[in-house]
Amino acid sequence: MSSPTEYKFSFGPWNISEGADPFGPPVRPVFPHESKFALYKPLGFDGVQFHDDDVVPDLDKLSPQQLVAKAREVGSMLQNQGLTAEFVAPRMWFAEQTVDGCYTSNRASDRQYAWDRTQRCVDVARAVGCKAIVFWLAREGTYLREAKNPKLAYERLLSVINQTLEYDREIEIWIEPKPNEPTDQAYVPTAGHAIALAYASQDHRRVKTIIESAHAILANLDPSDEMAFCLAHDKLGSVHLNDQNGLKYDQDKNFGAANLRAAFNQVLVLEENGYGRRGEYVGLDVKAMRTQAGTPVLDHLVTSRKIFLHLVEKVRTYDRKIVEAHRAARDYEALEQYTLQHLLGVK
Ligand code: 3MF
Ligand code: MG
Repeated sequence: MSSPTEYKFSFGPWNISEGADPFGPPVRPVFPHESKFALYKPLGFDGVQFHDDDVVPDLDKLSPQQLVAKAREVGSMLQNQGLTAEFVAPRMWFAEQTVDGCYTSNRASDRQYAWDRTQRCVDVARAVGCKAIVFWLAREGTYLREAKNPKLAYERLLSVINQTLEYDREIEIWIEPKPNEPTDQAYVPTAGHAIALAYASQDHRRVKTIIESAHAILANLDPSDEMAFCLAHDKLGSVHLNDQNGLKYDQDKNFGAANLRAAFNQVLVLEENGYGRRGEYVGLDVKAMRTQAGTPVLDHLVTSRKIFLHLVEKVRTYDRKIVEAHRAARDYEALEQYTLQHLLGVK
């Protein structure tokens, strides 16, 4: 038998936050961005997920050369701390040019900004030492259907994917689907949409996905199936594990906090399909509760990582012989009872 997977964990600096929400100001003192990196290792994390401007703040004001120099500095800082950059994502949802979308904006000048910024994001990724960029297509959608030509929007998305693949012959694009928020309806809501775009592209092997539990739940889908679909196509670049209490705003709760059984099924799918054995990270995208006092608040990261590892134990002790016997007999009531008792640790 091969040795068990040793999981490596990652998160993004935005997961240590001040707790602001659309209805109120920050509730915790600012914890300096540069000081966050020293927290990773002691918490049990090796991978850092970045937005382009997490690596190089105010990047729009710099020349491409200045930007690469700064990103290289950050790359050395990471190396010195024993950390790895997992991916860099263009954070395009704050710029004035992206109010109505980036690649799908109706304005040519906005689309040009988005393409320039995408190239800079690839440059930053390469300079900081990673080969993946993430497209969370925040504003690629509409608030009203009549606002954009949807077929053209899909064509524009595919063009940018192809242009990016051509711009850098090694870069991978991981699409992070999400059905809504901030827009009313997003153009790439599910793994199926992302993977269709991948296969339609010039080099589908370099177009993958990152599946976030909460985003799948917001699409009223089971996150473990979304992950399995990507794994079946060898296209699960990463995951954003968290949880979501039904069809509400995007909550980014602790992994397993709303639905432990659904969390178990995500770990089951990942473990059974060898996720992590080729260096993939177990990525978290969790937010500390707004009501939590103190700074920096890190317990949500610690808890989510621990729950993942507890669930790995549950997966490894889940008796496949029992499962197979119940499947063969089509005795799903017995399978349900066994699964629930196993999760509860009772007989
Ligand atoms: C939004 C998200 C984003 C992405 C991040 C990296 C702010 O719902 O999940 O987090 O994960 O931009 O792609
Ligand atoms: Mg996410």
